[in-house]
Amino acid sequence: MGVFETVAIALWAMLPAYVPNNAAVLAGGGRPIDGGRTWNGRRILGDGKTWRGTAMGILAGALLGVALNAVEASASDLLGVALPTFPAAVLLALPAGAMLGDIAASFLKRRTGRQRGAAFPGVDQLDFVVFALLLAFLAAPDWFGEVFTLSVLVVVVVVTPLLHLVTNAIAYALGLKDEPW
Ligand code: CTP
Ligand code: K
Ligand code: MG
Repeated sequence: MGVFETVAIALWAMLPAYVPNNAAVLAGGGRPIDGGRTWNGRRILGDGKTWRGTAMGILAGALLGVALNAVEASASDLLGVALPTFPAAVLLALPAGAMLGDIAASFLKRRTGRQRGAAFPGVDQLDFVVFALLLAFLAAPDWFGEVFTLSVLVVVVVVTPLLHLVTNAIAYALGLKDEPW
């Protein structure tokens, strides 16, 4: 598989996992998931993880996946690449995994004494990738094996942190996000 094909498949297949974090930033607010509760004197998750942000993030990712399925044939023609379509279980697993990874990272941040919004280099950029891939694998192992070959996985792990840094810097510059990470 050529580099262009590998990158195209990696980005396409991860789009439903990329959008939830950004949608959550736009839609966030309201009741925090942890209800304000603490554990050992620290918030379980913090005010940055809300029910509304999480639900809207998952919805946005799933709807994007539905849209990608609808245009897959034209996009594949256009790029000259056989792009994958998303099975129903994966339409949910990718965005739900992304949100779960982000929540797990906040749990880890609070346990390590980091306040809401504090940077956690490495974890911030890859938390959602690891959980999105894990849930997609559990939801559809055969599909996962066909789409996420080793080279596609390498591209995902290398390119995702870069994309994450760029989109968050843009969201920060636009005043949508409190920190640039
Ligand atoms: N957000 C949300 N629900 C989520 C994830 C994000 O409502 N599940 C919203 C919140 O308004 C949050 C913003 O998106 O403040 C930015 O997300 P993120 O950077 O993940 O949260 P932080 O506020 O930085 O908190 P943390 O330190 O826990 O990551
Ligand atoms: K985060
Ligand atoms: Mg943050």
